[in-house]
Amino acid sequence: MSTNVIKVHWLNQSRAFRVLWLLDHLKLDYEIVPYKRNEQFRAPEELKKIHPLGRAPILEIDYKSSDRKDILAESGYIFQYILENFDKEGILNNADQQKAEKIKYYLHYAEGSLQPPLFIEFLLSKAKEAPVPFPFSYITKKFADKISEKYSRGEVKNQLDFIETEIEQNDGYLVGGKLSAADILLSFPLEMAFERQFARTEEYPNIAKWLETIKREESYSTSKDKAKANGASF
Ligand SMILES: N[C@@H](CCC(=O)N[C@@H](CS)C(=O)NCC(=O)O)C(=O)O
Repeated sequence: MSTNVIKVHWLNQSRAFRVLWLLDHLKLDYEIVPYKRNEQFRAPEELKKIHPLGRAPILEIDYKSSDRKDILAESGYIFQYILENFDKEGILNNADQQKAEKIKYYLHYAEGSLQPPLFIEFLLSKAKEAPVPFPFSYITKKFADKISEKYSRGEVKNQLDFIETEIEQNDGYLVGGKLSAADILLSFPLEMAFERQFARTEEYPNIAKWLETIKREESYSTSKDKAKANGASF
């Protein structure tokens, strides 16, 4: 049993849940340090004491055998670090070198390519709902629709079509027909895509089925319970 202390600086209603799921699946002990979003739905200032950018998740690893302490930010990097240092048996990796590289690719892809157009669509939908008086509301809506039409809606489709085909060609998962770190990391943007109605089950049946499948993992439920005990509501 490891004597290292792993702390997850976790923000409610955020992508930080994936790190809990990852650690639970690898049966690693960890502590959750919970933070609550403020009225502006931003992370509280205290998070900046852990890492200057103040974004969640942040992982803190205290190596008891030495005075080494690592503070890690960026979900993809956190995942890669955990795979390299704490998944020696390759439970969420793949023994095949090419497949392992593909997993690594997805760890960069999630935040680098998939998340940005989804986030732009989300911001535009919020702009359209903003309580702006007429005629500014009309102009705001037209402007948001134009950006969506010229860039983000098409880009979201491009990304989702890609993932749909990848899952179809990889026996229901992202890599090698089995659960890997890539599935856990991509769960958040893809679940949000359905929840925010940027994707529909009829258009993306493989992604919808994949989400159902991976959420049946025991580690999904155990990590959800831990998040709930720390104030999460799903
Ligand atoms: N690319 C970063 C993004 C981190 C990020 O933006 N996290 C959000 C939570 S979903 C956050 O902390 N938001 C709080 C804020 O913006 O104040 C990652 O993958 O970890």
